[in-house]
Amino acid sequence: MAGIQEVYDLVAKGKAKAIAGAVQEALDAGCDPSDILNKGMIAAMDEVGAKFKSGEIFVPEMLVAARAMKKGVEVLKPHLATGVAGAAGKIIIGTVAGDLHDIGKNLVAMMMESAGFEVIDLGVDVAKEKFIEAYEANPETKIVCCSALLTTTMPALKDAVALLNDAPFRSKIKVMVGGAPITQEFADEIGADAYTEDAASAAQRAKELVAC
Ligand code: B1M
Repeated sequence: MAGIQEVYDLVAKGKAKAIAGAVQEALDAGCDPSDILNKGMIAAMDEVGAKFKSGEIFVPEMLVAARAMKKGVEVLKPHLATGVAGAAGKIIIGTVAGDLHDIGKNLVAMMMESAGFEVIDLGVDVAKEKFIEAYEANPETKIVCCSALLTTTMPALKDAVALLNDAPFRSKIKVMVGGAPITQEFADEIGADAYTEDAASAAQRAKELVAC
């Protein structure tokens, strides 16, 4: 657990240079990669978010914490993602318009790869039309995944799903949504096929969706 605490502290303090070594040490000490991610890095980001909310820290501190987390995830990736990419089919993923948060979306992409999907990552601040264009360029896509990490970008998620729901190819794809402010109720309301709370369950649900 000491290794995970070190990872937590380094992410919370935004120590990008030291994080890779600490994650490696935690792995070498036998810590579960999922625990390093969830109890170390994601928990640290929750603390960073809480401190931002209370005015104790500001955007630059959130940014350095995000940078540190990304470096840590790079070390963790081979230990979390083990599948053969591409075997399960193609998915398109992006964070919706107006939203620059990509850590959660990147984790979903990584777990999807691990589950055997080939991932087309459109990045952040993705205009709704881009999801359509990406499908048209990749008509063998099975799932389109949209993330929204801000309450203020939930309407953009709704718009993106509405456009996908009106697309002529709608019956050929499943639409998955997620992100911290999203709920099952909201996903149902906007007409998405699936919602999951975290990256691991997103990949699991994606496998179920393509199997049916
Ligand atoms: Co921002 N930010 N941020 N931020 N930021 C939050 C989200 C916030 C909760 C902080 C807070 O106030 N407590 C708050 C949102 C409040 C709200 O929505 N009402 C907030 C705010 C306000 C803002 C700004 C508006 C601040 C400002 O400028 N005044 C601004 C907005 C910029 C914009 O997007 N237009 C902003 C900016 C930033 C940074 C750029 C500095 C940075 C992001 C850097 C980056 O992503 N590259 C940042 C960060 C780091 C955070 C916090 C601290 C951490 C986010 C994160 O990476 N979490 C965050 C506080 C928090 O989350 N506790 C916060 C870890 C990540 C693994 O979790 O993204 O939830 P998450 O992803 C999860 C699940 O949601 C799920 O799986 C993931 C892994 O399990 N999931 C899916 C995600 N997508 C999915 C898709 C699926 C299924 C599951 O299917 C398709």
